[in-house]
This record gives sequence, structure tokens and C-alpha cells, in this order.
Amino acid sequence: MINLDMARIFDEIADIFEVKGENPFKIRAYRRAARTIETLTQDLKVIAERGGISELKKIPGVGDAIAKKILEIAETGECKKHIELKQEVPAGLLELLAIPRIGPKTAAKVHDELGICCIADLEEAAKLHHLEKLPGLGTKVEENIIKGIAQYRRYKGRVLLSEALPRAESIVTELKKLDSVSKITIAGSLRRMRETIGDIDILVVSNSPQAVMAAFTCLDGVEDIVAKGDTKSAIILNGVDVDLRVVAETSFGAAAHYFTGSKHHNIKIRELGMKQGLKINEYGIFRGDERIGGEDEADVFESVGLAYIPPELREDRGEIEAAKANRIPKLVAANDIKGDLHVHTNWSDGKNSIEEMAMTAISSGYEYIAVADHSPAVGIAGGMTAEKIMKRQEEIEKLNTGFEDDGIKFRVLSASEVDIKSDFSMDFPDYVLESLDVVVGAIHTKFSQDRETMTTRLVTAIENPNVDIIAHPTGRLLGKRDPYEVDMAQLMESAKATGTIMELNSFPGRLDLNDVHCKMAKDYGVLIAISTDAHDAMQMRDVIKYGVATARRGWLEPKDVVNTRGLEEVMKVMKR
Ligand code: DGT
Ligand code: CA
Ligand code: CA
Repeated sequence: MINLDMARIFDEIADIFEVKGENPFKIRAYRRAARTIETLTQDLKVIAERGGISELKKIPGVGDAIAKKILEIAETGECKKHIELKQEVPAGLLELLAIPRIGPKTAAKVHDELGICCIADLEEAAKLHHLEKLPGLGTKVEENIIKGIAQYRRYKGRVLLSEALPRAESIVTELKKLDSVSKITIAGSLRRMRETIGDIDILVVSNSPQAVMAAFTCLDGVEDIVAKGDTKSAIILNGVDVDLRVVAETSFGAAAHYFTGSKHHNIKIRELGMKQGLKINEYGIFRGDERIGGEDEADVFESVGLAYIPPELREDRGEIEAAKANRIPKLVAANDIKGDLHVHTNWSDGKNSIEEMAMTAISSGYEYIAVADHSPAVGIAGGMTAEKIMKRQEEIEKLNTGFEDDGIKFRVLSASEVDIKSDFSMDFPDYVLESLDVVVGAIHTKFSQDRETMTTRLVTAIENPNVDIIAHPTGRLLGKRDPYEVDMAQLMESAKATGTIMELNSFPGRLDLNDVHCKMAKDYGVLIAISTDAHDAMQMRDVIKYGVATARRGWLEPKDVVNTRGLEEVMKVMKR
């Protein structure tokens, strides 16, 4: 039982309460606990065993009732209340709630009236137009349900950051062309750079809202107009939901803050305001009826005596306390990055030659790249043999000599992404590992080993005096493969003890380590390498921003990230 499983149980309890129309405060308490638990870096089971109820209640959002349930789950592996509740509603009914635009009321209605209790039934009923006849539903709702089901199937309701960001940027570019648009910003989870995005939120200031809404709903790629009004419209653009709001100039900062969220961050800020007799909402900052600010976002933080908080930190994970103490970290930025310690070339499964990768890196202002072609075990990825590494070495040396002769401050580092095998051994003998500048260890097989075995497997690699970096340490593929089970605290402890670096893989479908684990690494004093794992030069150039964004969400500063250092400093932290 890991934290994530506990969070799922509490989410499900909240779902069932929603379908049953229970007290909203109760529902919110379970949701809040689930959100807290899933981002907690300590193991709940350990906290429960060590400190019992009183220790659990120190976790924000965990009250008496939830603490008792956590203890029960830690001890027995299940929660009686959860099991009882599950028997009260058909399992498929809960599944319906995952569909965009289906709320608990609609779910309960289609179930009670038509006996629908799974997505397939719902789809069939919608296609046979049985839903439009239900009181309060109608044709439009029925159409939306059909589209919602399609979207759910395609995207499970969320899209990757890398899909949402370019779409949002191009919408912003288009709307900026309108004379009437004087201000525009991306808001929501996208501005916070979450790894997946539910919907894109955009805010504009305009003296002609109708013109903005007309342009917005006619954008290329609009599949559906969900709502169209003067202050708010919503569309589906190439399968992604987009909300657009027009706000008054005087409210722009307050609205930007409110709609950037996160919700939990907002709630805390609003509470701080209330303590000082202020009302803070999306329209502005008010003392009584008097508006005292709201045109700039900075007004919101100033009004409650806080330092400015960058959007990536607004998750109620301690940023408000840090801002109060004036200890907001100076977050790492894209232009701090001086090199890439994990790229592939055509010596294994990459598309470009070493030289091509190097030239692109140089044009990005980098001082080094580590070409980390695969070891033999990863056969499908064209793994190298020891012999091939020697040949590659010749090419690397020739290139490096060339750079030196031309006075270019750049070096290609000889590296390999070496498989950490299921028997805990590395996929190259020591003498090969010793010959490399950088060794990146990674797991590619047998993801299903149990937690203890997986932890030992990784710790063995971390403790290997030839392994410098652990690549994509949890192995997850967003929306496709869950992270393997591993004791992250133990990994961090041994990484700290051995000076091993943890990778933040910038690939948008990986982002591994995630934001929470990056913060954990920082707290342990473990260095992070923001690497791209690029298989061609364009990727190397384009995906680093997603890694940097995740690092910022993980509170990382340049000093926490090894590849913000120049070549010499980097080589000092490699083990040999
Ligand atoms: P998403 O779209 O699921 O990836 O996540 P967000 O954070 O973009 O959420 P969204 O689109 O539902 O709402 C945008 C922002 O609006 C959200 O981050 C905070 C704010 N907001 C929405 N609903 C509430 C609310 O009930 N209370 C407060 N305080 N803020 C809210
Ligand atoms: Ca959103
Ligand atoms: Ca939204």
C-alpha cells in the first residue's frame, strides 16, 4: 500500500459521496486529503506505524476521521467504510464521473432513470437518443456526452503539457493580432506548468469582447463551441478544452492570480486576506467596498504581505510560508542550462550523428553534451558493444580536438545509458564503465519486480562507483505506464551518501523524477541533472523546457541542478 493507493481510496470515497449527494464539506475534506497524500514525500504507512493518529493529524488536511482511516488502511490494507460505500453504488457509475462534462447529478440521473452503469451503456443510450428525453438533459447535453466520451477515451480527460503549451501559445498569438486585445495571459494549470493539463485557461482585457469571442470561436481547429458569451467562452480545439475569459483592465491582475490557481493556493491567500480585513477575489482586492488593488498580479501578494510567488510554486506546498519568510527560491531557468548529460546519437537509436548533436548544442549555447548511447541489453534500441564504444571514442576525440583547434569552448563527453539488469548487475563490465566520462544507469526491463527488489536494484546501481547518474528513476510513462514501486527515500539517502546524481528526464511523456521528487532530492541534498534523453537534435533543443518547468515546480535553484555548471565543475562531481 503506497500513498498513491491511499489517495485513490479517499478520492473514491469522495466520488461516491458526490453521487449520493452528500454534504459538500465532507466531500471536499476527502478530496483535500487525497491531494495532500498523493504529494506527500514521506511514506504514510511509516508515519502511521511510528506516530499513530496524533502524528497523522499533523499532516495538513488530515483530521480525526481521515487519520483513523489512514491508520486502518496502514494496518489492514483496506478501509471498511470505503468497502461499504462501494457496495452502495454500481462500480461503473463512478467510471462515468471521469467523463468530461458529466457531473454526479447527471451520472445519478442516467443511472436511476435508464439503469446505465458503465461508459459503454451510456454511449449506446446517447447514440439511440435516449438521453435527450430525460428531464433537464436535452439534445445539446446528449451531444456533449458523446463528445465527452470520445475525449475521455482519447485523452483520459487530460493532455500532456507538451501538447497544451504550443496550442495555447498559438491561440495567444492569434488573439494578440486583434486591436481590441490590450492584455492577454495564459492561466490555470498550464501557467503553473503541471505535467498534464485538464483544460487551457486564457484571460484577456479587451474593449470589444464580442470581437474577441468571435475570433476565438473561429480559430483553426475548433471542433466544438461549448459555450459562447461576452465574458466567457469555451471551445474544444483539436480535442483540447479551452476556456477564454474577458476581464476588466482593473481586475486583470486579480483575475490572473485567481484563474492561475491552484485552488488550494487561492484558498490560503484568500484566508490570509480575510485575516487582514480584505476581500480577495477574481475582481480585485477590497477593503469593505473600496478597491485597493487588482490591476497587477503583484498587488495580490503585496496586499497580504507576501513576496511574489512564481506560478509554478502555487500548489500550497509551503510556498505561502516561504513567501512570508521572504525565502522564495530563485528558480532555475532555461538560460541557466549549460549542457545535456543524456542524449542519443546514431551510434545507437538516435537519428543524428555526434557532430550534428554537437553543432545544435553549440548553437543553444551549451558547453558540453554527454552522448549516452544504449548498452547491449537494450537490443531494440541498437545497444552498443564494448568494441563499438572504442570506435565511437575515436570519433569523439577527433571532434573534441577540432573544437579545441577552432577555439570553441565545447566538449563531447563519452557516455552510455547502461541498463541496470534485473539481477542487479550493470550491462557493461567495470573496465568499460571506467573508460567512459559519464555513466547513466537506467532500468528498461522487468518493471514488475516488487518494491524491495526494485529498491535494491537501484540502490546497487547508485552505490556502484562507476555510475554517475540514474536516468528516469521511476520509469513512468504518463498515461501509459505507472511508475514502478520503489522506496524513494532510500534512493535519495544512498544517492546523497554516494554523490550520485538523479535525472529529471525532460521528455514530456516522462518528466521523471516528477516535481515532488525533485523537491525531495533538493531537501536531501541530492543533485539533479535536467537531461533530455533526446533521440535527435531538434528534441534536444525543444524538450529541455519541460524539464526546466518541472524543476521549477520542484523548487530547484541553479545550484541544485548539475548541468547549470560549466564543464570543469560538472566533471568534478562525476565519480571518477
Ligand atoms: P486543470 O485544468 O484541471 O489542469 O487545472 P486548473 O488548475 O487549470 O483548474 P481549472 O481550469 O478548473 O480552473 C482554473 C483556475 O481557476 C484554478 O487553478 C483555480 C481557479 N478556480 C477554479 N475553481 C475554483 C474554486 O472553486 N475556488 C477557487 N478559489 N479557485 C478556483
Ligand atoms: Ca485549466
Ligand atoms: Ca478551466
